[in-house]
Amino acid sequence: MALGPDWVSQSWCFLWMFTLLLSESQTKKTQTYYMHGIDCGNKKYIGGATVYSHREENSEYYMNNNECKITFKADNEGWRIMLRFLELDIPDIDPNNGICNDALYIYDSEDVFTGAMAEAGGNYGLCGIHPPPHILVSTGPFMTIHFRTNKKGDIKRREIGRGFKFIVTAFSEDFQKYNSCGTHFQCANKNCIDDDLRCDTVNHCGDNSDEAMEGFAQCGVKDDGSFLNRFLALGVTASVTITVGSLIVLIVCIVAAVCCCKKIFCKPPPESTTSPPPNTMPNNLAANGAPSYNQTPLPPPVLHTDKLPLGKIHTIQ
Ligand SMILES: [Ca+2]
Repeated sequence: MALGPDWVSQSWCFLWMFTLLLSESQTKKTQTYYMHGIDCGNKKYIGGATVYSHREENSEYYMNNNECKITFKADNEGWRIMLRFLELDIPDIDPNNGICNDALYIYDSEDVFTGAMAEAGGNYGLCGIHPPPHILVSTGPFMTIHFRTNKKGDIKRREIGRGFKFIVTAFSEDFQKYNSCGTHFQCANKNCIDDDLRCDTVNHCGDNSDEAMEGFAQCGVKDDGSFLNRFLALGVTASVTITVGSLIVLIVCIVAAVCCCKKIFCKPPPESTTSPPPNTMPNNLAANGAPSYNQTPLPPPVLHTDKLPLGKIHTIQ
């Protein structure tokens, strides 16, 4: 197989795309999800996420007849999920009994078959305009959210509202156990969160220490625009992945270049083109002792096969 420039460029592109995809798949940067449409029904492995009831660019109010469940899972072993509300406006409440006609249910589990969290209204659900005052925390790696609305939606009667917005973040209490968050970011409140969530304008820690100008976050450190600073700003995981990927690409290019050089400079000697013509035999020697060839081809052998009876051997005269 010929090793040309096309082969080298194709290999380079493939490896570089693989590196970028691997880097993207391992990032824990803040995701955005909507509890309406295609995000519903899936399990999300998160470092951190901002969750909206609906797309505000499509409508100011949440949708009627909506049914959406999303389960969030901490992507690191032994980590848990914390949820902090930013906004809540689910005004459809039955005036006779105070039950939520539209409601948000929050479960400390992977599904909705256990009781909803008491701090978030329990099985009656969460509605109104007053979100839970404290951060909701799971006991394990899962937290499931269920948003359900009925068919009635008269805006003047306050049967629909502006919905909700909250932040979910995977965290650990490793600092309390080991006095260190390791490679993760250490919040001022001693929680550990993924380092990719630092300085992304979203308050994941709850005390905003991951967005502080000072302290561990150092979000106020001015970017001097150097390549190294921009590279390190990608995060530890992405930086290491891209470095390893680039080394692989470099090695492949070197191997390909060596192979090409070998094919160009190490060619075998060309074969001789002065072979004697077929059907000629040396019949005498030249004055210098080398054989000379009679250029007249020998006549083809004549076979006397006509009129021979089958099964008998005849000698040719
Ligand atoms: Ca943040």
